[in-house]
Amino acid sequence: MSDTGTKIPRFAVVGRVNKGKSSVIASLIENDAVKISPRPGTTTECVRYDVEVDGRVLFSVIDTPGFEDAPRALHWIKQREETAADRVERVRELVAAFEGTDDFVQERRLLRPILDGAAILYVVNGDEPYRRNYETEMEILRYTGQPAMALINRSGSGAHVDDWRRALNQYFKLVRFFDAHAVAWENRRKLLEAFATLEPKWESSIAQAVSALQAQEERRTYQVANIIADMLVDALTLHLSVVLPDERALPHERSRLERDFHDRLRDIEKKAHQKIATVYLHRLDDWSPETDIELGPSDDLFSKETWDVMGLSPRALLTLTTLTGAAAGGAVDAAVGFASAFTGTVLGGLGGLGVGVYELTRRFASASNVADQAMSAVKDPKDGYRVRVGPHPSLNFPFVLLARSLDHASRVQAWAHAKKELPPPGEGESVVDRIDASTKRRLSKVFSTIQKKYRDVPREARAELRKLVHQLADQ
Ligand SMILES: Nc1nc2c(ncn2[C@@H]2O[C@H](COP(=O)(O)OP(=O)(O)OP(=O)(O)O)[C@@H](O)[C@H]2O)c(=O)[nH]1
Ligand SMILES: [Mg+2]
Repeated sequence: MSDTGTKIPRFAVVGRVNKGKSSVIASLIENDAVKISPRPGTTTECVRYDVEVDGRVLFSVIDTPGFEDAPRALHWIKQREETAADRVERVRELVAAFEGTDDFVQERRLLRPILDGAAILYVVNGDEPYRRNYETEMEILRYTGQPAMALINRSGSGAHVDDWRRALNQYFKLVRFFDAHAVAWENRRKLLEAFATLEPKWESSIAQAVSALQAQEERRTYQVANIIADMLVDALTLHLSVVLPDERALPHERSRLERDFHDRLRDIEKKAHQKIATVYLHRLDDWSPETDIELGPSDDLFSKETWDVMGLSPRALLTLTTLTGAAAGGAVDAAVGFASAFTGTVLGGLGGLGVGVYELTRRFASASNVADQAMSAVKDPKDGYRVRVGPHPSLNFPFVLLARSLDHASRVQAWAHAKKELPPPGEGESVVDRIDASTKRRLSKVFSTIQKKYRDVPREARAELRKLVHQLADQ
């Protein structure tokens, strides 16, 4: 009879030093605090991690130090063994006999939780060849009589995986792949479901854990969509203004104001991206210089590369403005000139296309004297010059923001906790290209409403935007 102790399932993650035991735990339970390093012997004490959802512990995993001298430990046990029936007792004896000595320190630490009822998750590195000397530690684990599963970590290269599988099958009831650096929710769910088959007594607890985590995963998608929708409203309504004593100050203030405006937009985006990472229990705000990846041009919100890749094509923009009647955002106050130039355009006429597309794809907003603008009647009471920059005039701008945040969200979702860096941006087709035409139309309509009514965004526009972003996030 195996002793699996309490009703809350417990799993001891064991294996040789430096094979990825702690990494498997970090990714499985989404915990960045687990100590991982290329240096062998990083984990020296057992650490128990309780996985909780809504304040209830669903199961625990125990990180352990790696086997150090399994051959000698096995030899000690075998010398004293009479039949297979008393092997567990001999393992217990080993743990007790060397208490307080410097012998078998790691082995005693890692065996204790197993003897106390934890099931075994044996982690190997599938990148390395299988060697006979792993058999001593697998033998000791078998002697404990506890339910056990083997996990082949780093199976990516595939070179030695078949050997490992054949060998592990001899010792373990279940053998699974689990790449600590490349796991997403699906892999975690499958592993948890496999746990349930290890010990019948734990079946219902594990089933509850899986459904609680599934519900949590769905809640996360919902939260992410709200973060993105709120970010879009904040970015589309942002505007800065200053009052200048006289006209001559304008050229000097202009570039500062414009820079400030674009930096604030970058900041709105960055904060939203950090928030998205937090939803998945990742942190983006405390990167140390050595973990920080070098920023390329495509990382900046306003780089040409970003807009080329993430934004709508000129033709798509033109079609959208025509179909929705959405005026380009520059439109907000100063669109009159542009709008009439645009209306006068014969569709497809190159001249018109040029003018229209320039406004719709303009990456930078410019500061202007409000009193100069055709649609604004605001004169500063003190008779100074009121200069304003924003809201951002381009219809392409919200699409770029949306595409970047959806891309970011899927990267965060695929980001295994054992890994330090966020996976690189997706290659190929932009998210925007995958949005169907009718959704694009509805989006451009709502974007344009928000840009126009930036002082007081109608509640319906916010609701519509959330709804659309939810649909996109669900896909
Ligand atoms: N590329 C890659 N590296 C991994 C993977 N899993 C672990 N590593 C690396 O392997 C090294 C050891 O990982 P740990 O998780 O600390 O291994 P451990 O078995 O807990 O090690 P000890 O605590 O020292 O026994 C670290 O540098 C990890 O980043 C993986 O799936 N892919
Ligand atoms: Mg470790």
